[in-house]
Amino acid sequence: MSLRRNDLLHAYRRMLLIRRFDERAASEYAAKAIPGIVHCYIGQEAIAVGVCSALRPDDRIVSTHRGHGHMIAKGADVNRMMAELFGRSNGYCKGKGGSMHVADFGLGVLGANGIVGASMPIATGAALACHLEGQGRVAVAFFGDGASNEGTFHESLNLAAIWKLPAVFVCENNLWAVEVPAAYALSVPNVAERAQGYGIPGVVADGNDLEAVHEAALEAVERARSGGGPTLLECKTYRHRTHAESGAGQPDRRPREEMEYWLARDPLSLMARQLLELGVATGETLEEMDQEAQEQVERAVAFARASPLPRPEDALEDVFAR
Ligand SMILES: Cc1ncc(C[n+]2csc(CCOP(=O)(O)OP(=O)(O)O)c2C)c(N)n1
Repeated sequence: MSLRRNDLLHAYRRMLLIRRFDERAASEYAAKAIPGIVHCYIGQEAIAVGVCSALRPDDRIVSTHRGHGHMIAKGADVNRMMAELFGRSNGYCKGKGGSMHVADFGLGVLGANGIVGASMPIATGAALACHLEGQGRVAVAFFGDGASNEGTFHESLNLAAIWKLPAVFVCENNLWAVEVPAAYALSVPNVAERAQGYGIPGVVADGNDLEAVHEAALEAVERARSGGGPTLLECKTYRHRTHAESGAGQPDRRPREEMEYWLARDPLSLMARQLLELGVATGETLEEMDQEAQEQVERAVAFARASPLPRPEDALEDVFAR
């Protein structure tokens, strides 16, 4: 076990914050306080936290359309995140980006991304930059099982492999891409097997087990940092909510037994049980941590609500061309 008592508590706090943040994002979306679209990360928290806890603060990550968890795991300010979701001027992108365009270069978060498969070429470029800068930094791409069927996945893995770039490709296999089952769309049972085609290590981890993800990520990050090249790390998991929040009450076509199986393996409950068993926390401490996370989210919503909407005359500020 490489995570010590305090690390475990810190990791659990982050997972709780992600869970409570996204629960609130969903309810504020339903109440029409959030425009655009929101994809909740609920159920996948152990992956973002397990991977980011294996990183240095100056390492870089590239996220997806389901990106709130990655941002929070890398240390983002939830006030500015919530304000961005609300489309307010104190948000990370002054309210012009919304849920899928939150970024904080200072934290090494090169951005969430609405283009499925886009995180991988961006992270490959970032890994090349890390290599050229010579500071021992690494770049991580998060992406889904659906994205692993995009051309960008194959191009990125190949380039990162031949140049031995300090990259880690983290596939969050939640078994579905919207309504398409991974079992149908993947040519192999595990995304990790595709690593063989590029001559790099491919690893499967239990994505709902914080420590399993962390251990696998540590090894991949160390390999990248020490010049050993990229790793493809596949984390098996499940999203608890529908693909995206939708006012239309989108039907969820996933089998009920499958859902029940995965809900019983909720990463937060698993971690809470482990903390209790290890004697790292009591029921009371867990309750207090949850309370703290809820208060933090409450403050974030208040911050977002108090933040002004962007001014129409600023619409063309902060754009590359006008
Ligand atoms: C290039 C591109 N194609 C299609 C879409 C529409 N789309 C948004 S999310 C999504 C499914 C992505 O599935 P996966 O990569 O497994 O991630 P998950 O949603 O399961 O987290 C699709 C097809 C898109 N945004 N970008």
